[in-house]
Amino acid sequence: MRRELAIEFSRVTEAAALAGYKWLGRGDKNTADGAAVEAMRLIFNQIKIDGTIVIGEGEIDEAPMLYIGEHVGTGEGEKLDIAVDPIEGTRMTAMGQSNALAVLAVGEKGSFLQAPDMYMEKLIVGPNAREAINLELSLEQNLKAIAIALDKPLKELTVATLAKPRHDRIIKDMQGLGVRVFAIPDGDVAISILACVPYSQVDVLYCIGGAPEGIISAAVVRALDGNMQARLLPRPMVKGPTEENIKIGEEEVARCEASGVAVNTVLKLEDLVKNDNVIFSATGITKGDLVEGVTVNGRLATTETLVVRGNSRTIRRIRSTHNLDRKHPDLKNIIL
Ligand code: VTB
Repeated sequence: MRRELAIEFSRVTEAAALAGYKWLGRGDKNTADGAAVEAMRLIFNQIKIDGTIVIGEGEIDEAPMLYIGEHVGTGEGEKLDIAVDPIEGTRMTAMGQSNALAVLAVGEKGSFLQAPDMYMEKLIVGPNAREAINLELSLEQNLKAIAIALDKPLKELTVATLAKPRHDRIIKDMQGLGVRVFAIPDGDVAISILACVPYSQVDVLYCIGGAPEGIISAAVVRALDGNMQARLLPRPMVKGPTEENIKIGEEEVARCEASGVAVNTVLKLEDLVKNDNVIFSATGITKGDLVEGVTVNGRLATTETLVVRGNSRTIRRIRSTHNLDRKHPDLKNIIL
């Protein structure tokens, strides 16, 4: 992938974050998401790539823009597969909570596992504990192995997870082992990255979250030399076997079978993302532990973006000041 695409893709998440920010704290997550989707698509279509959305806003009949299979870019240049989450944390954006991001990951054709939008169990660690994870074993065995790899006692290990009722039991069990647990309301992509970088407090991510978010996380975990294992879980296994959940679960399994993806089976990092030639970009919408959120002063807005190139392992933080009056006219209608 041409290295200058890194800056191009950072412009895509910047635009999505500016569009999402317009709807910050307005209680309307769908409108916020729609604006970010439109902004992302607009900028993508200015870039000289022959891109295909492989993880996006849904199937063609569900999403008018950035649906799975949609072609983006000018059509010239490299054939690339693209995974997007225009707002990772629509609830956080609508409710003005921290850690909302606009994110994407780009790879060569065929790089990303074709996971449908269903639940995924995720276990992620940074480079020093790469060899210590194995989802075939219990969480307790994993945490003990990770603590040994990091050369610290369990009571100094910090695991991040999502504060969801489905994790109540596991959070108690981890605390019972002496582990420190950070449970955040939403947004596991940001905490997946924090588990892989040395300057953060987080050693491990363990949660059941979204599969699309899991694939995007896997791309950046590869680029940060961390490790991840995952398992796709049909809805009844996570939310209980109600009639509705069983029906959704059957559809999820059918989608997995259609794209040859294994369900309830341990997936390794190389199954999730095939190689290191990836670019990841995340721009903060609201202030978070990973990046700053959008701030606006008159007609000037600032954004902070984390861009990671897998091939070179370069991690960039780009702080941009945007003159909102000088934006592309189509974008001006969507952002502030
Ligand atoms: C997951 C997680 C995301 O939403 O998709 C979660 O991966 C949805 O969980 O990071 P529920 O179905 O329990 O609401 C996020 O937290 C935010 O998009």
